[in-house]
Amino acid sequence: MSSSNEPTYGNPQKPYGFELVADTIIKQGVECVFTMPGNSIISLLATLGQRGIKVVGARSEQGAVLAATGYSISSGKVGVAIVTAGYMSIAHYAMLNASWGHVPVVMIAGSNETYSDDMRSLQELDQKPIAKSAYVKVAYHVIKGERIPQMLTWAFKAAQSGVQGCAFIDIAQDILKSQVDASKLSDFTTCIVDAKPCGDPALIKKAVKLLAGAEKPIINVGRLAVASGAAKEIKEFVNITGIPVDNCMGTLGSHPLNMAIAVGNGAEVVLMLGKQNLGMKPQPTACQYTGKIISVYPEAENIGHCYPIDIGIVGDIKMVLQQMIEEAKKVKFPDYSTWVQELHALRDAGKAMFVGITENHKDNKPIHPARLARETVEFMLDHKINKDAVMSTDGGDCTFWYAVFAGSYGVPQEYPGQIVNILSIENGTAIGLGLGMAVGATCAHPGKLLYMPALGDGSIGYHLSELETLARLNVPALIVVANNSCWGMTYADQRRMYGRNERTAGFLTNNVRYEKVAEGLGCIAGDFVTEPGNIRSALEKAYKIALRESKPVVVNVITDPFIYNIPWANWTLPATEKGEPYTGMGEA
Ligand SMILES: Cc1ncc(C[n+]2csc(CCOP(=O)(O)OP(=O)(O)O)c2C)c(N)n1
Ligand SMILES: [Mg+2]
Repeated sequence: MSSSNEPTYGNPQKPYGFELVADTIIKQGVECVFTMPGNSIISLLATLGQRGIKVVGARSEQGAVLAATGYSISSGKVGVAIVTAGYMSIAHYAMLNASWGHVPVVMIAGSNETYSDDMRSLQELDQKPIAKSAYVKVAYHVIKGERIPQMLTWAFKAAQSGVQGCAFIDIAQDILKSQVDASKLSDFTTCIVDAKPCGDPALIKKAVKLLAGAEKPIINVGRLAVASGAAKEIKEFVNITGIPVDNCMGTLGSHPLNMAIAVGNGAEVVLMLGKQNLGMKPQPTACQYTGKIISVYPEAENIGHCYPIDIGIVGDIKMVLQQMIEEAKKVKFPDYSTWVQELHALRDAGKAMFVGITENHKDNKPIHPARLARETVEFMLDHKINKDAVMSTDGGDCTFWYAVFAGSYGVPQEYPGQIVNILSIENGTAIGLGLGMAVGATCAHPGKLLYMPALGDGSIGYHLSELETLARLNVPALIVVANNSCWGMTYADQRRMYGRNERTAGFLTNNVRYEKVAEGLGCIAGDFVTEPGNIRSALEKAYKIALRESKPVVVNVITDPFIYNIPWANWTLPATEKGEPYTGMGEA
């Protein structure tokens, strides 16, 4: 028999705080949340689970936010992470990553009780300022139960509207664990207006005219264009105008005008769709175009902010493109076939160069990193893995090698968010996020193969434990560790400045057996590869096993740390006498 003071869950007149949180999340259409559990949120998690929401446990607060980010990029929906009181600070870099990348993520945290401030109470932390320093769009602290639906709705609105990004909300745990008088809820509106701004018609006309008057125009697609759901419009605009695209973020798939690699630096006019103004030269993430720029972006203050632009259109990317499509139908565009051929020639020249590197170093032992990258790309193409798989990469040099091979072979992203990695975060420069984002991406596409063709041995260490999550979720995955026993990209620069003996913090233990570590975490150990001739058979074997067992298989390939990839020299200090100058890409 129940006693009279036993709490009654599911009472519509007196819902608990955590029930209001669950109601609001469900009302937003969320199907999947990521969490690192703790006492303040367990009732919320249980309630969500009971109501049919998929609750995925990551292995840290950071892992949960990275997974929510990967899920959002890969699904086009909002990502939700739920963490316990006091430890959102562990996820700071993941929040920053979502903010930088314009990825709509709502992070919900418990916090210490409303009455326990400044008592060094359990897990007490002033969380709002920490969230704000990760450039979140909003940071809320809820201390009144009746306001839970309102403030949480605000967080969802902020994350998903305008310039999308991360929104943070924490709720005092006594509020989460108390009942609310439902009749008071209507005092606090949860109104949502789904309106999106169009661009200035005069500027739309001007932009289309500028594009149509150019012999060499190019389109570059940013995260916000994808996030605004403009894929269909991008394709239509490209079909009408015939303008090639040098970075489409998956919106064009294998469209013939998708160059799938940045080759358009020489364009006369660039249409930048939802692309952030990034830093300044000589930073490698700064805008490299020299032509006239048309920038379409949802907020005026971010247009022409870091480099001058010629036409700035403020508006939602999808809406502006719809306007541009109508305008483009009235205008005649020139035949761009010569320009497209020029871009293809550039891409092919890159491919010839990269393939040439692998031919020159075919039998190198340790394995030349370019050889590994070429093998993973050719293996992927032979099995058409790229047509359907979810993909991720992580690391320094190894990811760059993979990217230049995939790009110069013209491998497109087949759908927006197919790849979750450093490049899906504009201006993203953080290593270590690949496994966490991959967890989310696979939840967005359950059953699909996860292909990680390049995972640096340094970067795998950040979220190694998420291999357990992938195994627990029975994800069929082929993960290739590019193991050069060092922080390669960083060491390359150390060596350039101070010579090869300068290894302070640059080197790791030689030949760590990550495949065995993975096995201990519930994955399947693939081959430990030291011979270049054995890469292909190791990949074939692992692929078969991953599909058959529906588990991640980790292949560990030992590569050469003494190979230069790209020279960062122009961005750092000059070399000392002992320095070993850059001798050319792919050279030792
Ligand atoms: C969070 C973060 N910390 C440090 C760096 C600096 N950094 C860039 S690349 C790199 C080395 C990565 O090593 P690994 O994952 O083994 O890949 P490799 O370059 O050896 O292929 C480092 C430390 C960074 N980009 N992000
Ligand atoms: Mg490495």
